[in-house]
Amino acid sequence: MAIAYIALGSNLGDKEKNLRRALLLLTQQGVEVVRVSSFLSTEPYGVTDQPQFLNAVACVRTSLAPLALLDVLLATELAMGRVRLRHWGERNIDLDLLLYEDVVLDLPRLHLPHSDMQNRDFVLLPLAEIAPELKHPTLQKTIWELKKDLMNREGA
Ligand code: PH2
Ligand code: MG
Ligand code: MG
Repeated sequence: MAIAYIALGSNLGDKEKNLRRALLLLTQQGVEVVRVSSFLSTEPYGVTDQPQFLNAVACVRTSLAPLALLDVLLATELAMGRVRLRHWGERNIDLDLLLYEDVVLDLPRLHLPHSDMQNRDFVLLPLAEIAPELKHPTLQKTIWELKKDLMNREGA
């Protein structure tokens, strides 16, 4: 069994319901949800003229390999009638694989660890809540340190 971390986001429709439904669907597909962070209302990152997001991070336990887990995330998005209005824009549900054990992967479909996670407060804040001591496998810093670095950069 492997431990992985998934970022959840929604900024269309009933955001809280969307996050809860995604977690339920993951469970129903055999992905055990071990821990879920608080749900955080966050400012849109990247494309800023869109509604606030509701974000969370879940720790999951699974026997699936990384690409098979990614397929479950995509199937869950599709089952929820994934709506995407534009790249980096509004969506009813977004499920991103952040970390999978210490696996480092650089495939067209999947980068592990998630290549932009260290720059996203909507990822680091909820992740630091449930796994502050977790070490990022390539940056060699804990999630707590990455969060502190980002706060310092943002405050600068
Ligand atoms: N997701 C994006 C783009 N921008 N901003 C926030 N706050 N939260 C997100 O989940 C998010 C975003 C593309 O996936
Ligand atoms: Mg995303
Ligand atoms: Mg995504």
